[in-house]
Amino acid sequence: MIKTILTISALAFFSLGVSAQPTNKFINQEKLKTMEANKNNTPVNHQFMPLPYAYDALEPHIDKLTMEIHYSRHHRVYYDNFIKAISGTPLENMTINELFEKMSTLPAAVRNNGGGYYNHELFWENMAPGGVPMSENFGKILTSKFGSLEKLKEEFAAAGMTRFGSGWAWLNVDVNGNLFISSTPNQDNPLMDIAEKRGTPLLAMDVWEHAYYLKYQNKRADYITAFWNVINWKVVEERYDEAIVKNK
Ligand code: MN3
Repeated sequence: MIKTILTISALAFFSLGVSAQPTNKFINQEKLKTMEANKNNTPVNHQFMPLPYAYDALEPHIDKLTMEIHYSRHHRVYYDNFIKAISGTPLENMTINELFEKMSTLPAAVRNNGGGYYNHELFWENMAPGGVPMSENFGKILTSKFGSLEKLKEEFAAAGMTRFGSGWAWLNVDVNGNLFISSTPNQDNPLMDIAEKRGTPLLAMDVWEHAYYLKYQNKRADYITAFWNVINWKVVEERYDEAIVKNK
């Protein structure tokens, strides 16, 4: 799945690079230039993708400085350390999903940094300036599972709030097509064989302090409420459709 996402993003990026005249006002120009310069040096399997919008595009819900530090420093370090951890080993030819499936047997550096890299790629993609509404059909699917969208929101927020320390909240779908909400510690995710409950992540929310501390300080609940305003439900639904087809 991540491969598809990366391929689509790579194609979008490539076409932008060729035209040199990006029309999407949310694309971060500086990042694109950096990516253009770096693209021949990055391993094909795992690329450091440009942020799909500018650092300030999620304001006022997520502030510019938080996004800049989060993407250009935290995310970058996970990526670099992940590549370092797999380079020159048999792991470098594996897909990220293959790595996650045998995570219990791999070094901590692969788990922490591979997870950090992947989780953030999902996170950037499932946010959009002002949010993108869900389709009527997907709204019905979610409502039939959770009772109402309000209930889904409550359960998802609770997963984020009750995660002690650092981690992630997730909306997932399991191999039988059942939707469920979960949370994982540190940079783990539901694809890893060490996850309490395994499934395909559809929606990722970072609840590490670095995701919100500059604007919200200790008020994680306020950040979680704000996050709801920037969810790209179109992307969430696409992941759902993809997972359902794959598991058939
Ligand atoms: Mn983070």
